[in-house]
Amino acid sequence: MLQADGDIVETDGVSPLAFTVTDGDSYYVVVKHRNHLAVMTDTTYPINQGALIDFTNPTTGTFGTGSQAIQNGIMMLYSADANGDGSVNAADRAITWNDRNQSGYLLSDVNLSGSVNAGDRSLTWNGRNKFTQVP
Ligand SMILES: [Ca+2]
Ligand SMILES: [Ca+2]
Repeated sequence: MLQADGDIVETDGVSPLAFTVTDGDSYYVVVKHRNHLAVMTDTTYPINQGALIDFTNPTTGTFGTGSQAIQNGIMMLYSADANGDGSVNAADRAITWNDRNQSGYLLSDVNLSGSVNAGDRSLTWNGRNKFTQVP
């Protein structure tokens, strides 16, 4: 579960994320979100106890070019993928328009405010032509 502060934890909201891995192996790490564009490390990392991969750090290499947004020097996932298909385009904008004035846990709530309104629609427009580069 991706928390508002960027931490990723187990679905209980507090436990550190645990993986079953083969000791000594290294892995690419991918972060996917229901209505944001996924990002992946550009190299493998050994996954051991206490491993930390900080995708907010601009020096953490990610696969592809321009795969993350940056704000005030902090890297973040691009939002606005209202249909979760890995790209932001007119279809996402149409979904946010059709869901306007609704509240709840909706894919079209691309700014995660709890409701769908002009702010979500603007994000889909401003994010148009972006797509995930995760293979
Ligand atoms: Ca989309
Ligand atoms: Ca919203």
